[in-house]
Amino acid sequence: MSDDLVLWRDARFASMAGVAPPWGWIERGALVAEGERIAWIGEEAALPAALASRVTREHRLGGAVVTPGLIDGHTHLVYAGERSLEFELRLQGARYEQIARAGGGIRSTVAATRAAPDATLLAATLARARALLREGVTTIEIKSGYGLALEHEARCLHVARAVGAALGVTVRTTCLAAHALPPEYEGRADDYIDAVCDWLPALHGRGLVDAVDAFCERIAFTPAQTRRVFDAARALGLPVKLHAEQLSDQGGAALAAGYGALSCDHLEYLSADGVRAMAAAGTVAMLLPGAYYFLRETRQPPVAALREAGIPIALATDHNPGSSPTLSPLLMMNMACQLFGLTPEEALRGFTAHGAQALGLAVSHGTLEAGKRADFTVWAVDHPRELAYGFGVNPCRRVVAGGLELHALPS
Ligand code: DI6
Ligand code: FE
Repeated sequence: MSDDLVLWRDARFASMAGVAPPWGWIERGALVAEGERIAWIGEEAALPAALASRVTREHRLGGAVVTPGLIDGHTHLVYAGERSLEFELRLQGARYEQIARAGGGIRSTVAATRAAPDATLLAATLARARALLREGVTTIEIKSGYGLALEHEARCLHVARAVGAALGVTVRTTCLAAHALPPEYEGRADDYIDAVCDWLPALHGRGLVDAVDAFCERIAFTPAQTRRVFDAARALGLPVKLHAEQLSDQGGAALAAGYGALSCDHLEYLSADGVRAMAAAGTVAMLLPGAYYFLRETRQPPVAALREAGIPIALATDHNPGSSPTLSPLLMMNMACQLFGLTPEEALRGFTAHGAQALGLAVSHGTLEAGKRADFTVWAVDHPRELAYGFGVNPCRRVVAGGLELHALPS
């Protein structure tokens, strides 16, 4: 069976392929999609006649800027309820860590999530995913971590998989059962970690897990407990990633790098040793400016050291109800520039090529090149740097995932 050959022409591509020219720029570009894949991309004048003659449909883009579909590589999209009360309490002087220790925070979302009917949980998650798609996202990493019991974690991962199937976008699921201690394990964190290590083979056996994550922090799990979760992941051949050095330096990044982690995420308190270990392991630095901003953190991740070490920097929304209730990758690009000093090109690379690398998807996603997935976004801007420049504006006009245009993305 031969697929439709669809020509997208009269476009200016920020393909993000390679490092030169900047942005992987193609000034008078065309892209031919064959089914889900890119068959060809380049200057329109160079389109091979043999390929042009096989084109079955074409779209003219009027000189619009086209980028790879955005990749939101760190989200906690599956949960019920919201935490605006906690936001208010923090503005009255309470601290995030105090609220967490007092049983608020993550635990309150766990209670709401466990109580929500399946349909409610799926509908809430789908609505959030659609909001991301409206800003040009075509790949989403979705973590569990608000179930914290075998069947509840399974349900959350199942909802994540269902979102990918319903919306026609790539979803990678991550088991974050080691996110917080559920109330029934109060005072027994090591027993809970034993349970998590038992659940992993079952969840993986049900096809629900692409990677394993943990929250290594004073208010969550210790490095020794994190190690046990990673050993269980390794025994199953599953890649790991880590919430590391968000609120304090626990040496989590070096620990995760020792397991060949795909990414270490947050990293405000990353040490020089952590940088060295990540560079040696090829681990991606996933920066999350939304959580930094929303928790009013003041310590910035060591961007200059990351650059110097040649560590790829990815960006994501970290969407979650407690520390980053945003659904705007474009706002995260602006914050990464303004708060962390990234360049606009680094910001877009963080949501495309490097986002793909952080998910282990670099061969198929993240840049516009022949052979990769035809995932791209059409923007009403004159230059791709405008994506990081504006804030609170959404110039996304069309989104194509796997060669198919996503229509009807109402909230
Ligand atoms: N780090 C975070 O910032 C979120 N989870 C994590 O491991 C917070 C999640 C929440 O407060 O609900
Ligand atoms: Fe997170």
